[in-house]
Amino acid sequence: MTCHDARQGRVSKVQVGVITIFPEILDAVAEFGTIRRAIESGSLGLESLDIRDYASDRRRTVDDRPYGGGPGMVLLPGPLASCIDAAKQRVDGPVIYLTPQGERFNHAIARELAELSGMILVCGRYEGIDQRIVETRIDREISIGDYVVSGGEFPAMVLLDAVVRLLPGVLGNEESALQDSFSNGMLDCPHYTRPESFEGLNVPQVLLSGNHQEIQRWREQQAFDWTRNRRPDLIESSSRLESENETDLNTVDNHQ
Ligand code: 9D3
Repeated sequence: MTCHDARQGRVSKVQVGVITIFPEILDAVAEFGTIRRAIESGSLGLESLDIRDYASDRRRTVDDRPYGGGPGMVLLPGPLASCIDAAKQRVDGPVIYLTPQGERFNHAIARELAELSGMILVCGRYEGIDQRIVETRIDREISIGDYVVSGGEFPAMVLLDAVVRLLPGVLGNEESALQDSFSNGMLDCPHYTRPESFEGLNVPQVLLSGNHQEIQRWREQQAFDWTRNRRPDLIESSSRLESENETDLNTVDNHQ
């Protein structure tokens, strides 16, 4: 089954190959939630490749000590190269290496990747991969943020989840992705559900008023206040985006 994008009138399925020494991690996330639904509905093809399957020795060695000394191990170029080349036979798209040295992942990059027909995600472990693989086979390097995790597997899943949510038809409610924080450059507003009073704390009166215009205004104000207080950097970049868009519109107008 394929997935039809009503807005653009195209059929879209993104094919993702994940290269790792822990394919079981990937296989586990494929069983749950958004990623599982995306696979079941045919929006996502997910295949994990085990680097160890491409090792050439009997012990299936995938790493070795770094030239020049130092702590830790480096993924051998041979098995990794064969594994990436095998993935390229099946998946069309850029080879993305998850690494702390990469460009910082964000929603704009997720949107960009959601337009692709596919991608190959390379997960490092140990100290990293041999630089000659970066030079010969890696198209893009992405980090998920300035903190250290033990390998590229969780970062790859974070990236995948962010991308898959943007594929047409994956979220039940087509609006949800549009309403997410960061799509509009703002944080979310506070949420409440029953009961009206919990441990002496009441739901804001406006939400009980039934006045949808007032509710909308309140939510926007709360979102703005949260964003201004917690993430002023988002407001700065969204006003920059808006003025860029105005410039774009002016440019279009000038050409017509
Ligand atoms: C402690 C090892 N560090 C030596 C200075 C370097 C290092 C190597 C490998 C640190 C982390 C890792 C494993 N992390 C990733 O592969 C990774 C990652 C991350 O740690 N943070 C944010 N994004 C990413 S994407 C891949």
